[in-house]
Amino acid sequence: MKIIALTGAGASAESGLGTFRDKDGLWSRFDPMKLATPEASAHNPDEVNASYNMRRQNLLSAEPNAAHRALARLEAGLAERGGSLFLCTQNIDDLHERAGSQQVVHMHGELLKARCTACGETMPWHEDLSVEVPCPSCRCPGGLRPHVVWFGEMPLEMDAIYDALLGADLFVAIGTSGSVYPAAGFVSEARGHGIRTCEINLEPSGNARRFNEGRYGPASEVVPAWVEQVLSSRFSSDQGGFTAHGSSHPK
Ligand code: BJW
Ligand code: ZN
Repeated sequence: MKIIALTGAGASAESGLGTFRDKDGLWSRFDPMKLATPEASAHNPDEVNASYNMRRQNLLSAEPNAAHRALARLEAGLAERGGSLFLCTQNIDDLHERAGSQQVVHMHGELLKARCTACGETMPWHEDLSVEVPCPSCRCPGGLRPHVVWFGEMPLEMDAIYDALLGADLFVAIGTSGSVYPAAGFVSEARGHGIRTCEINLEPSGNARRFNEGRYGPASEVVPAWVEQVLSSRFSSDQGGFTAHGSSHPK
């Protein structure tokens, strides 16, 4: 069986990385238009860099949680059974990789990389960024920015993501509010192609009714239980017979 998983900030919340739209989320304290747009970066690079510098330092001391580790087990377990997991994350952290996932598509970029707007080079980056830092590649000062996708910019690897989505047997969205497109549209795209869909979240998201199935609670508990069930079911080695368990709204 082929599964495509989309993770959001809720998957990393129990690792101490904040979400965006929850009560204490980043956007409850800061205006996204002032921190997560190319215009904000052009007009106020110091403020934008400071925000990402702080989040980068937090990330370097964070650890993957049981949800990340379970998704790494799912990737290996499906591969052993002749299936596959395509793991697409909106998160810019590297916790999936550190938990052992081999293939991770970061559609909104990566916090531990910088990109030079002058020469286009993308490079690993663990230090603070500022307009004074010259690009190690072209030596141009002021050209480095976090390698992340801001509002109005095109998310990364969209062709590969849509190929995986439309070729999957199951789409599962984990810890995402489903507020940001194009990721928010994946569930409808999948349903339109007859692909089963499952939401895992702390509580039903605004998109919950679009999913065939919903499982609710902390990702560190619900994801491992769901992974165990997928890997122990006949469904993991063929394409049929999946029944929704714990569904709050089976369709
Ligand atoms: C737990 C939990 C626990 C908590 N366990 N669960 C009008 C209509 C349609 C589209 C648009 C529109 N106006 C503008 C647009 C497009 C725009 C968009 O969608 N805007 C919306 C706000 C309406 N999208 C874009 O601009 C995108 N690009 C694009 O569309 O390109 C096409 C194009 C380009 C050019 C011209 C024309 C078209 C780009 C979007 C980039 C988003 N960037 C950010 C910042 C990235 C870098 C960074 O991290 O700083 O990405 S914004 C932010 O939101 C971040 C996230 O990846 C993204 C999604 O957030 P997520 O992950 O869902 O987090 P939350 O906080 O929202 O939800 C957390 C969830 O977890 C909650 O549900 C909790 O319940 C749950 N949870 N604890 C389990 N323990
Ligand atoms: Zn450069």
